[in-house]
Amino acid sequence: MRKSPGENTTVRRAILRALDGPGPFLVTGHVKADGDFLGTALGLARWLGARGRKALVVSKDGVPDPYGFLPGAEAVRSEFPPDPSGRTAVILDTPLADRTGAPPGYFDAAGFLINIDHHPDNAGFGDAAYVDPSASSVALMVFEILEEGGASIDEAGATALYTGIFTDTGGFRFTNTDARITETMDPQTPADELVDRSRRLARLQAPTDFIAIHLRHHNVQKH
Ligand SMILES: [Mn+2]
Repeated sequence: MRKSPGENTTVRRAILRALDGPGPFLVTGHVKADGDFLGTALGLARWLGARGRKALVVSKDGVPDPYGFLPGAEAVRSEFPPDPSGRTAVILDTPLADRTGAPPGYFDAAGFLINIDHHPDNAGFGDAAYVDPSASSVALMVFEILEEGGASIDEAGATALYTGIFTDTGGFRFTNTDARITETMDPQTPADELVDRSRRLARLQAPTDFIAIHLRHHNVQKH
């Protein structure tokens, strides 16, 4: 079983409560968008949308290749709405709000500000800051939060989250590929098998099929 400090449990619950609120939501992350930020943002937006919430994803640098395949990528905007008042804002994968490319102080007006990050230099900001440098990706952290809340994640949402987990581990080749990932993705799949499959992915370049294979967790629904 994963062990988490009590304070992390508390902040994860606070985040879940905020995500359970009416929104609308604004989900964003760092400039120079990567698979972890985009995969997490789109996975979270998908989950929120399935619950009838409005969720706008803003990526200052848009959706670079090869992430156009991510579900909801076409709806990502590169400009922030003029005023975040009343929105629940989620800033992913960065220790500094300004690294989103939003104007300085922009998020001060947000109704509620959530920061989820795994950078060790993150001192924590916003109304609920969940910072876990031991997590290999923010996508993994969000997957765990939703799982903890008993939330079901559809295949498209899980594909997006998986993409974050995949990219921040270098396709399961980096040394941050750990048991926490295999527990999350599929308790039956040992880490060395994931690594082996990632090598096949690199050859086949068939990410979506590959991704689907790994999303067999009980909270991931097939349809
Ligand atoms: Mn990351």
